[in-house]
Amino acid sequence: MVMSVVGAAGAGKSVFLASSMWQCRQMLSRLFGVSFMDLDPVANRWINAYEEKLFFQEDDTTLQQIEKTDLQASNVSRSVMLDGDNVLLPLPSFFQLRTRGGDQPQSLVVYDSAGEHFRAGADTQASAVTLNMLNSDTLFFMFDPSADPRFRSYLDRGGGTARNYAQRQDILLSEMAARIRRHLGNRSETRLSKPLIFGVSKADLLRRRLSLNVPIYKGDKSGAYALDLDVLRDVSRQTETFLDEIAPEVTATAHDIASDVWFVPVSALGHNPMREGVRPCDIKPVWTELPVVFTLAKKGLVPVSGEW
Ligand SMILES: Nc1nc2c(ncn2[C@@H]2O[C@H](COP(=O)(O)OP(=O)(O)OP(=O)(O)O)[C@@H](O)[C@H]2O)c(=O)[nH]1
Ligand SMILES: [Mg+2]
Repeated sequence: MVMSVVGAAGAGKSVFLASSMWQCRQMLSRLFGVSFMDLDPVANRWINAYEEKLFFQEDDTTLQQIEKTDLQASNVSRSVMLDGDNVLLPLPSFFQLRTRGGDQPQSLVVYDSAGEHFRAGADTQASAVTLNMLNSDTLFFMFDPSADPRFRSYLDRGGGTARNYAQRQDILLSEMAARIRRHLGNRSETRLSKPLIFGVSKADLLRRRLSLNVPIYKGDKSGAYALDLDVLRDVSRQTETFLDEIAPEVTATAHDIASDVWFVPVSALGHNPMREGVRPCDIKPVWTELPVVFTLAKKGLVPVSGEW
């Protein structure tokens, strides 16, 4: 399984990956009996460093910041020769997942990238960086409501001061679809057959408009859990209706490129941090493990309640 997050600069991709992997370590085993561990701790150094910054600090009241992703930096990329060209490729992190009683382990490969590489017209080298999304079972686009000026009046920033600048995210989404189609040789009018998770990042800012505390995992008496598809579908509908009121071209683009779209709010931090960084003790992730749980559920490795 491959997970790569597509989204604008500063949409929260790196923070999300840190939060998601940390949550997977805590939750997959407890809820679904799926063990989740590093397959290659050396390759995983970059993601472990992200996680430790946010979740594993001796003094959890000191401000921490994950730097803006710079793919020229040697901790997240390597330069390789492809067809005689020097191409910069992102370093993967590898995890191993094993279901209880299952003898065939699965591996999860995670990539980070920088928002700039998804811009329309970015050079071919930049698009090579993003091609790992071709191999993902589920496409994951991250929409940042704070990067769309039309959402400004709906945002509840609490005491936090972090903010993003305005970016056209519908164009980014179309560019993602165009790159996938180009490389798979699909005709432009065909929709992508993989499910698209349309994540609304920093959903803590929309706490007043989106319900973030409904139970999406349903437990039974024996303590086993299943992903509740009926609840998830309700969450998706509610999220889509809200987005549709404000940015209809964004939801329309999502449906135009994929036939199976799930609108899911996620919050890596659970609150709006300060511009200078975030205090680990204030972090309360919301649903950041969900894209991994969703992909596992699609593969039949996590039980579901309700129909797909
Ligand atoms: N309110 C809120 N802000 C967040 C959340 N996650 C990230 N942020 C803010 O968004 C900023 C950017 O997050 P990054 O993860 O670095 O963004 P990115 O998408 O990796 O950006 P690039 O590497 O430039 O492409 C962070 O410094 C935080 O200020 C969240 O869950 N809630
Ligand atoms: Mg980043």
